[in-house]
Amino acid sequence: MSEETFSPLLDGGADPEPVRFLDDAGNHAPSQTAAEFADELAGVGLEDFSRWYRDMVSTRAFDTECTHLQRQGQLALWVPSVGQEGCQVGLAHAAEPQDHIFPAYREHAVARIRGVSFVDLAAQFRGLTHGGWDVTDPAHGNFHLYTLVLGAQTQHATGHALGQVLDAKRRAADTALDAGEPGTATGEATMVFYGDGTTSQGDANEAMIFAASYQTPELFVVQNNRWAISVPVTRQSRTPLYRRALGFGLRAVQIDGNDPLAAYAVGRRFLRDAREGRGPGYIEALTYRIGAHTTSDDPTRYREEGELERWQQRDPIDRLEAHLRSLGVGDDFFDEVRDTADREAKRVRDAILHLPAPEADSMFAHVYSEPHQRIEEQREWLERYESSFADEEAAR
Ligand SMILES: Cc1ncc(C[n+]2csc(CCOP(=O)(O)OP(=O)(O)O)c2C)c(N)n1
Ligand SMILES: [Mg+2]
Repeated sequence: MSEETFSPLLDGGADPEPVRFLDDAGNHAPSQTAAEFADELAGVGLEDFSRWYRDMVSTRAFDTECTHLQRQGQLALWVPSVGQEGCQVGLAHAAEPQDHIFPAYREHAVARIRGVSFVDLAAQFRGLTHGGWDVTDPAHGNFHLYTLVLGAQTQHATGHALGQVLDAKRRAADTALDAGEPGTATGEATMVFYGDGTTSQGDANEAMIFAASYQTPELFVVQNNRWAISVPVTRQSRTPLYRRALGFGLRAVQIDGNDPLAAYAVGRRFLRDAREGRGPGYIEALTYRIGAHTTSDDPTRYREEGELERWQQRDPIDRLEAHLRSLGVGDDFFDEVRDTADREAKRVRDAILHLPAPEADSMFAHVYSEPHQRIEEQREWLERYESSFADEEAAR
């Protein structure tokens, strides 16, 4: 049932075509809906597209390496992003450095673009950190923690965005401190990523209510990759997801999520609107999870092969490559990008295997900012437990 079309219970009229600039084969063939966003691509050219292509290829090579590392017992788990790099790269480049990004757990390309190193990303899945990048920084590059509790990040993001409004008012010496009057220019925005399945969480819906009520400077991005582990999106919603957002009072657009140009253009518009006080937006990016949900999953148990093949033909990397070739880019560039990506991935492998294990004590260090009796008790218990093996160690 996975590919069935939606059948809205109420007829809300026909859905417009998703925004796209490239067709499935990578030809420049904008949809009618793209015209409204075409201006956003005015300053974007070959150099940008080449950078975006490199981001996608590097992320995929890293991703594939991490799947191998997990299979070899070197990572506890891996969450592949293969197939979803297009919307991630377009949206990450649409953001400005001062914007804040709240990811789910598959936004590896976004992390890279915000300056989080692949080694730090992999280290988290090796169990070497308790969350955070550079071991301790919870928001390197304003890229916040990976969040495995579905939808929690939507609340963090909306709360953060409310704070952005209040800060802007403080800066303007506006003592009313009443977040939510449309028109509060913050100069910075918040973007939050989540999946189609997560739209069913209460948290994600509550976040949209607050965003609409208080006109937060926020962009909700749903990567509709058609599956929530083994549950198809058609089970989650009887109407296309962007329509739900319209019902909350958000401006919402459906895009071809495997077209980085569409993601960039629409993302750029919504993020700028948010920064300038025109309230929150919502993007439903239609994409596909080519790989397994995680390395613990076997999608052949619930997906048909034909579906996978159809989406492989719309691979965002192949599409941008075709577009670059149409602009005159030749083999040398693509060979170099792939070589560099493979070398980068190998460097991650070498680095990750040699990272020191954290001190056991570190698990207590960041629970509370002040000393806490219960934490002290647990720390002491662990010390006693560990030292109970001292004799055994000495005897070896
Ligand atoms: C609150 C909560 N409920 C259930 C889970 C188990 N779980 C992890 S991922 C997932 C599916 C999420 O699907 P979707 O939102 O579409 O994101 P995707 O993994 O496809 O990117 C589920 C049910 C969880 N992590 N958190
Ligand atoms: Mg999904």
